[in-house]
Amino acid sequence: MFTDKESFKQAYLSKVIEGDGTTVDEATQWDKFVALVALLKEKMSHHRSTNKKSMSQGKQVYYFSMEFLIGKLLHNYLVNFKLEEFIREGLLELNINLDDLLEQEVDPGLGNGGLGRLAACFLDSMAFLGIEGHGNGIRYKYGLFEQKIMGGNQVEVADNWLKNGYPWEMRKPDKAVVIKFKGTVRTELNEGKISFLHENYESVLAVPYDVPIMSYDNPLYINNLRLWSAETICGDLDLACFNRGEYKQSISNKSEVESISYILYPDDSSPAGRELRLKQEYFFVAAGLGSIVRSYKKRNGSGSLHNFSRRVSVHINDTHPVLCIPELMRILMDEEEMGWDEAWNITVNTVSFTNHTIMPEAMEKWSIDLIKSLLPRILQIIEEIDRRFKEDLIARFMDEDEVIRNTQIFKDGYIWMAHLAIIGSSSVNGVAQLHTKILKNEVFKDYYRVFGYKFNNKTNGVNHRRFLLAANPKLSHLITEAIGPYWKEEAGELKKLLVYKDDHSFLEQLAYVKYENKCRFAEVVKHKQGLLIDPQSIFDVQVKRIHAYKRQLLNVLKIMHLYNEAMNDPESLTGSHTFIFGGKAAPNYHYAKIVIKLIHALSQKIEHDPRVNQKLKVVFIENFNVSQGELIYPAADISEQISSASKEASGTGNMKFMMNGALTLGTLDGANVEIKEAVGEDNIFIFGLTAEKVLDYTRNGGYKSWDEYHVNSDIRTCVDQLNCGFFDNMGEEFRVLFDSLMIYNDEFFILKDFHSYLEMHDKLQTLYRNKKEWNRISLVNIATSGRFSSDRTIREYADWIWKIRYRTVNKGINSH
Ligand code: B1N
Repeated sequence: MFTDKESFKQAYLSKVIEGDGTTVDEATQWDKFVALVALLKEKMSHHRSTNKKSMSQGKQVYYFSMEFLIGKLLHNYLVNFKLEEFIREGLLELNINLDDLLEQEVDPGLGNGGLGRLAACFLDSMAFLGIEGHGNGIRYKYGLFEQKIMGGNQVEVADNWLKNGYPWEMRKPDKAVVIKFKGTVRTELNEGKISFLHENYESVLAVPYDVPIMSYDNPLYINNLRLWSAETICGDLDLACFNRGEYKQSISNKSEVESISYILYPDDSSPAGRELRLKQEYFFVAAGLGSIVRSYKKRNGSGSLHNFSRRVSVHINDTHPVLCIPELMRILMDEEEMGWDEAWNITVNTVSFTNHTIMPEAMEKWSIDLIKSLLPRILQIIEEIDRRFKEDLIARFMDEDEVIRNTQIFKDGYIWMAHLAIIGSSSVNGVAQLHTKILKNEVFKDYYRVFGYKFNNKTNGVNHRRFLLAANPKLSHLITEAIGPYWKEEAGELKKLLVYKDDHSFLEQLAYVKYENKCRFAEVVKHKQGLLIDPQSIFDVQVKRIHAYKRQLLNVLKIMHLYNEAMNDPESLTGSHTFIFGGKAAPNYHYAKIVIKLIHALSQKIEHDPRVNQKLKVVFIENFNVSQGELIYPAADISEQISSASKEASGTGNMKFMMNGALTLGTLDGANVEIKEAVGEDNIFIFGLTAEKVLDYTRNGGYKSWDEYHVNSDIRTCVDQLNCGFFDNMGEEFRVLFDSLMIYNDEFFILKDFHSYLEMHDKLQTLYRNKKEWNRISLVNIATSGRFSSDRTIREYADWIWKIRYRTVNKGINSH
């Protein structure tokens, strides 16, 4: 195994030859990239095998998620191995630029947004903390679509991320699992014991592909992200099948089977409700549990699963993997022959559940008929869970019809997945304090009465090593010079930066780093989209999925207002502003697509108006994804976190911006509330209704948006501009936005919050002119961002939910 520059060069040269039989000079950039990945993978498996003994003793955590947005891995792994410097030099001596190789890597889009990225941050933190925590998900052949903008419209292009192969993954055909769909269930009575026989089913083969997960300075703990791919059992190579004359049938069946892992559903925060989605959910749940049980038996050298919950935690990321509950019951009862009570005990104690949203339309529910035809045995088990739960409930809450009514799993022909999740798991957590409070007091208030002890909060966090250390090398360097390197392991150390908050020279350096990051970003935007942006202007950024509740429209109306003001009074605009948007709209979400169109129309309108185009600019960054984020967060001055209060469960972009020294302009929603606590109220710019007020209005049928419109001429002007040909040739185009505000009564309180938003915007503009004060606040944001590291989040999960030990850096192991 290589240990220094020279041995690396030797090893690398032979890897290149091994790969394609070519020399370095003849190899393509892709070949050179693949060779470097292969070398690192080898290093990891070497570490893994040396450490196998000590690793396989403890409890294992399995994080089940439909989405893992892992981002590119090569650069992070070089940083984590602390190898970047000598590998860069070594490659240079071979005439290879490391940056060219980094460019070759694809950013796998196996997720929609925050929920998928959170899963990836958790994998890193688990590896960092020495927790044996593995991901379990789907290897979608096509990830989230690539977004192209044509004529101001979003166009979706298929994300064929596997077309050249993915060198990090390892196919493990010997670990495949057979999954059974459809068919019938026959009951048989044998010596007083009932058994359930699943017959006439259709089989699908789940084949795992493993991606190694390695964190910073802890190469001993290499975890695994296992992604499942659907294949036919009668595959191309199955000659027996061919000889039996079933070949044709197996081929037509082939596309149906493979469709299961074909594509990621592109809906963020709302369920698709399609048969294929349900198949996907059961597919990866059954495959994951099947392989966990198999490896459990191997590890523990016994056939019995009586101690399963002491050695395995299964965490479900929202309700998408909730079929874990009936599926584990099925395995324990039908395959392991346990009785109901023991199986139930083990299941509940194994499974824990995180809820990520309170939006009613986002709650998953499946038609009973669909589950019946696709998963007949699973339906029986859910029915029995429901029957027993009701029995207990009625005994406890006899006179309280409402509690009983609101906690049903079966309602109006549907199965409510969140209800199944709460009943069948030992822990139910929200993702920010405010969100958890709303779960307890509103959304699941009746469940909170029944299972109060299950409910808890685990505020989200982000991987500070990806989003600060690796994404912002200049700032990282400055921080390390000031407080030493320990913050990379313990983000709480960033607090030490506070001693520099009045240090003029340090603050100047901080500002210079921000400027350099803005230049870096401007270069990329110029190169990729041909747009020029001025790094001297203030970068005001809103990047996230486009959604009505996230209120990109509020931001746009603000910019329209600034434009209108400048028309009346050219002096009203001080300084120069770049408003940066980025984010994808779900392909069939009409409103969100029109918002994208509006951003482009406004951008054009301003661009073509010489009265303002020197001072105002609006840009839309195409195809926002993890890699783009890594460039944008370090370059932002203002972080827009403006969801209508109570609607954003947590948000995680808010934390990434803060870590990189952006000032937050936001509502008291999700984790913004805790960001405010961390930085102090003078260092964050909060506006708008509180969650309580919003919920209050909503309970009473909303507020009257026409009142705001009539009373307020600024608002009226902007709103009318959506509807009156202000944007050339786009008369009717924005009518749907106008209607959402005026006909449908502004569900997300955009007009209601408009003025307080403008006020805070103005305050920030004034502050920006006071460079010293601005930089001081920026520093305080960085310094107090430590609690939003996912290391902290994972420690809390480990202590309170999974009850598992982790390493305390430099100080040994915590006690359990
Ligand atoms: O999960 C993130 C939070 O920070 C965000 O506030 C929250 O909106 C996000 C169905 C979802 N909630 N629900 C989803 C995603 C895909 C899908 O098909 C729902 N995503 C969130 C992390 O906690």
